[in-house]
Amino acid sequence: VVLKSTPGSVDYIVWLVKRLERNRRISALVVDDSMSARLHTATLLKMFGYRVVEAIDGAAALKALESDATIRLAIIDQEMPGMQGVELTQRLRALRARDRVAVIGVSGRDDATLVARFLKSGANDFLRKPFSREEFFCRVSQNVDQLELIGSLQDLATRDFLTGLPNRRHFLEQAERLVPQMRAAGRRLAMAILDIDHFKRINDSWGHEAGDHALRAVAAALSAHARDGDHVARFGGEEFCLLAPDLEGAALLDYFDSLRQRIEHLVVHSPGGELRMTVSIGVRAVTADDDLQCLLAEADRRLYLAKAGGRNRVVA
Ligand code: GH3
Ligand code: MG
Ligand code: MG
Ligand code: MG
Ligand code: MG
Repeated sequence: VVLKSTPGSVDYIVWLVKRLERNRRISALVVDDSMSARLHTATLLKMFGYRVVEAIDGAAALKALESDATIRLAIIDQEMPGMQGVELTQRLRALRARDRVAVIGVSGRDDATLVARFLKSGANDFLRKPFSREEFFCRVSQNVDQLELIGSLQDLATRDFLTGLPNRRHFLEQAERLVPQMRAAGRRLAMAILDIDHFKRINDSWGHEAGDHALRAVAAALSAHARDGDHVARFGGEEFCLLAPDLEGAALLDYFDSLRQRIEHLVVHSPGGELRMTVSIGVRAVTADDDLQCLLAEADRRLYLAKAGGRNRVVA
């Protein structure tokens, strides 16, 4: 077991309990044609709390990966009938990138090139059989810790800290892909920019903390309003974005106006008391030659028209 502090100390027990709790959410795929080797590895993993999925060959492993999104770790034997470990690793990587699944290659063969071949095929690490329990846990823990670190960095890079919504960068990346994709498929796509009306007044009269509450309330309303396939984001300050496919005509107007009303009817329980607010919304539906920049610029121009027209309204 990887020791972070003295076994038996309170620190150590707290660490171990947290670790076992985390591991219960992680499935490890053990791929080996030898039943006894599978059993040995599976037993070690279960000792540390991991859920285990076993596969007797490459084909079974790929099938398990396709149906089970909880698999974060794959321990892959090299010598197997049908598909060898290195080839399986390559095919696994086509399904799951390095930020999704860690791969550890395993072999008892004394083959000088094998470790390099595993690593070049997309494995993160290698274990030579027979391995000690300590080495096994060190390698498994380090690889799982690294995945977790990547996940939290991805979260920090793509989420807005205050509201938990996707941030501007993440939204633009998704939109950059979605706009041409929808246009090629001949589907409609509407870009909306929402801006809270007179938000400066909310901050000035209720305080910044109340303003933050209001921002979180709008974010929650936006998430609740969004359908499957819609993308929402905090675009910056008190501005939000919503990218909504397959809406046109009266349905489009109705969709955004009901969002406007939803926010108009929100009562935000802030430290200073109950506050209300309204939003203005500019909407642009994609046309044949719109790229993302045009779409945003036109939604923004319409937002300006909504503000100039008296606020608390949708201009589409
Ligand atoms: P308009 O109706 O024209 O949009 O007026 P407005 O007051 O909403 O617009 P303005 O751009 O003048 O003010 C936006 C305010 O939003 C100013 C800024 O301090 C505030 N703001 C931006 N980000 C945050 C935040 O994270 N928390 C809080 N509390 N306020 C924020
Ligand atoms: Mg084998
Ligand atoms: Mg603004
Ligand atoms: Mg505003
Ligand atoms: Mg403004």
